[in-house]
Amino acid sequence: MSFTLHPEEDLLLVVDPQPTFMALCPDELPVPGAEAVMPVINRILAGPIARAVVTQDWHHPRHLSFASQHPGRRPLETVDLPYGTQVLWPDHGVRATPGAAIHADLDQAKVVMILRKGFRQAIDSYSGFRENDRQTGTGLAEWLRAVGVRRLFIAGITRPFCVDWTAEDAAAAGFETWVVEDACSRLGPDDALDASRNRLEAQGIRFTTADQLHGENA
Ligand code: VGL
Ligand code: ZN
Repeated sequence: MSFTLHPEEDLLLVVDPQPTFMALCPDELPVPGAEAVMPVINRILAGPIARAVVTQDWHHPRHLSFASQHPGRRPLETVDLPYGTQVLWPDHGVRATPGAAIHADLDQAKVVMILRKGFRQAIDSYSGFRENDRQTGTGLAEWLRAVGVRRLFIAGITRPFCVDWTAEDAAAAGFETWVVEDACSRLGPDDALDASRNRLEAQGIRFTTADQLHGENA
């Protein structure tokens, strides 16, 4: 299959294309293969899609999602916060640090908006639409509606966290939502990734590839 893309209604949402998630920043939150999605995303951006929005993890230096803020706790353990269970991460995405920048290789020509998220010290934000308390909005849905977007293609870093949570909220906000699977990095075991994909598909979210979005193999 392939897509007939509309310049106003279709938009690529690039989740967290930041060195903090790459081998470039080994002491932050390197995700296996994260750098490999950058050329795939750039290839999509060189194709028929007209516009893109980028989300940017932008944390307080003592963000509550950092294991360093919970004495005796280690990354990947969980803690109970007022809004629910939160996975603890190594320090990453610290606002205005080199690792939190938009990756220098990203072709930004079609990027019309950059949305910073996770900036409240006490609330994490995997999704570009809502913080992890599931209540605090980011304004992204309203912005996308204001500019006429109807269909979202989601790529970036990383499944099943920021990418999948963003996709779920995109669909809940009424956007036709596709995950560009080969343009997303993956963190964690396959069974968790598969379970998350099944949950998304049950909500009407579909999965596609960069080639299909690019119009090849049509
Ligand atoms: C992410 C964990 C913590 C992501 C961000 O971009 O998927 N994961 N912060
Ligand atoms: Zn983060």
